[in-house]
Amino acid sequence: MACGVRIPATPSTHDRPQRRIPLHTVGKKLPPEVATAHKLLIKNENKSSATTGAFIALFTFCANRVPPTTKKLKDIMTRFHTLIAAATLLASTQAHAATITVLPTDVGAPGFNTWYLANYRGASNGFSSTTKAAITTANPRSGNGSVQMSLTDLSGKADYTYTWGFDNSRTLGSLTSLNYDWFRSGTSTASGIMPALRLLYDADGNAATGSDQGYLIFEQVYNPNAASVVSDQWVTSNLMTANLWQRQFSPGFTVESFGVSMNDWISGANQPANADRLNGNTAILGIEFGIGSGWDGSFNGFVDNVSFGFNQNVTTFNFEASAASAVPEPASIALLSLGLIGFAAARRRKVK
Ligand SMILES: [Ca+2]
Ligand SMILES: [Ca+2]
Repeated sequence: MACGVRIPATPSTHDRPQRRIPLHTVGKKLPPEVATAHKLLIKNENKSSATTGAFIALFTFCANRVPPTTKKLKDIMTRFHTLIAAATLLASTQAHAATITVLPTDVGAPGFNTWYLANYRGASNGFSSTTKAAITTANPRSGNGSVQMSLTDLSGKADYTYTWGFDNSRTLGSLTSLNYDWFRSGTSTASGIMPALRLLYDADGNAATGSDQGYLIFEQVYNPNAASVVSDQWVTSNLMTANLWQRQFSPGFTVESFGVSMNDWISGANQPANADRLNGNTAILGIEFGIGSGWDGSFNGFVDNVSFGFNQNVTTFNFEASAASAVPEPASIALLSLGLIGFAAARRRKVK
């Protein structure tokens, strides 16, 4: 039995009657430290993690087989302690960091919670640039693929977009991490340029007012270390400590101030008079990365591991050409091992 619980073949006098105890009832009788772990496990129940769900299911399965005798309950809960602690650690960590593999077949039509190609300008739709924006194996990162983005003249443009709309838990004030990996090929002639990353915002967080929406845009060239737009190597940019500029949607207007930091946008400080004034309540509606919009010359580059976190809940998108060799996160392997050690410890105690 995976959960290490002994289920009597024939109920003893003490064990009768055999009936299932609701998990919340069991929780009330637990020792304080076990109850705390239990509460944490339940707290994480709403988080979207298959692993978390599996552990919760396992825990519930085991708990439902505990007979209602206090002594027996304590005995079994003692045996469970190691397992619960490991499961809780795994559940809480998994809930806070999810890596999602994005395959070419996952990039489809525009919609919420899916990646899609947007603002494409290339030879196939009337522009002179030969423009590419696709997951390829040309320069793999964290596995076998990345998003290749290229154009051959200033008419080209392409974005990869992921939107979720209004979500109360996704505001500028709750943004806790934002980073991505980018690569500029040395064959590029467009000067000082790399794929930009954009946050789609609604300034006041109110869906009823739509004229206060736009982008916050990160480009290395507008940051103090502009010289670090290096070629032929992967660079990870942390936008939480970066400058971002603003592009308003209605009417289309670029705020020509490039020294406003993420902290300024979040706190409401140091914002230009002609900007949409942002603060912690500003809704973040989606994320996007792309090339073009008047870039002089040609460009070839790559993007991977686009990652954002709200309230420490981190989602990272790893773009892969195929699922076959997707690389598991080292942290997940370590935690899985920890969980197995917990199982082993619980079983050893049972044998004694
Ligand atoms: Ca609004
Ligand atoms: Ca990848």
